[in-house]
Amino acid sequence: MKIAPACVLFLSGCAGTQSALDADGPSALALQNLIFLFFAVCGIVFVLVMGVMVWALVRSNGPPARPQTERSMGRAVTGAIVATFVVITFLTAASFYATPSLDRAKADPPTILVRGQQWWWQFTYLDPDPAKTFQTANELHIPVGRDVRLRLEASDVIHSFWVPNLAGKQDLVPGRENALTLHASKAGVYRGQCAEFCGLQHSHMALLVIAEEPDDHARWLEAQRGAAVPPGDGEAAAGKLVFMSKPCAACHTIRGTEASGTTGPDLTHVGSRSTIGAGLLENTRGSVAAWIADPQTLKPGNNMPLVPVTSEELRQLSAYMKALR
Ligand code: HEC
Ligand SMILES: [Cu+2]
Repeated sequence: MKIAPACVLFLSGCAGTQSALDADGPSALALQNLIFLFFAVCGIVFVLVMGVMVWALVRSNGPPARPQTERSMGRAVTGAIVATFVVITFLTAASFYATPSLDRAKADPPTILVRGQQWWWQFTYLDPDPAKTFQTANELHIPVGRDVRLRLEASDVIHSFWVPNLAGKQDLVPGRENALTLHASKAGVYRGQCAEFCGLQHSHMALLVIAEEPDDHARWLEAQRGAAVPPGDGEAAAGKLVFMSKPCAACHTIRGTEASGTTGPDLTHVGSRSTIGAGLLENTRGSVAAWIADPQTLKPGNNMPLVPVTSEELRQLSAYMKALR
């Protein structure tokens, strides 16, 4: 009686925004089917082996084997070896034919350059017209129902891009380029994670994929391509002056201003993201202020140093960051 609720609880772990068993895209589906196939085949083999073992244990109490039984033993062992060979060959072929689905994009899909860095994701939306190319961080917006090609690169060490609901896992390796196709069959927010241990803050290297209807996506692209809107109110405008006079501008780009650093995430539209610090904190004014005040306590070892500011400057900086929508 208690088993049913326990099963429900157990299986509910398979659904969700970061699960390879809740596929929402063709390549994730191919891999999910592969997982079920392996599970089924291995399950059958397990039951057979256990069955034979129990049978042998029960039989071992009986009369000693006759010579004829020994001959049939030999045949059984040969049969088991052949069956093992066939099963392993079959599973190898099945996984071999599922692999091409990782990079399935044909024709000419929209392409995004993904650069993994310790410990955040840089996304460059490429466009044949260089004026339309732009950069953002940690949140990837894609249109529903379309293949999107990711070109994967790394700046420092090996990282791995994995959004389990949408596609398989692919490494980002310094000095070489890998590719992966993302395709979301329904709108939603999917969570992904760096899947290759890459140092101290590996666990805080998350990303979100926001799959949206084509119209919404076009609007988002249009907004992101634009330069930063100059801050209106006094506090944010003062924050801009602080930002430009501190080392912030040497590490961060804010398009439309003189800030053009590339060490840290592009902040042109940072106010429009839902999290900061690669999924570390929700993007509220309070958490932005906390981040600027002490990034090394919130995410020890990350590449943003503590830049000393007064409490007044901190208020102004956080107002400016939130105004960058
Ligand atoms: C030495 C380079 C450097 C300096 C100086 C620097 N930052 Fe950063 N900043 C970074 C890096 C690198 C990250 C990403 C850290 C991570 O998530 O691992 C970051 C992240 C951020 C984020 C979060 C962005 C996001 O989308 O997650 C904000 C906001 C930010 N910095 C604001 C500032 C402000 C304001 C200043 C000046 C007071 C400043 N930074 C100074 C390198 C720098
Ligand atoms: Cu990583």
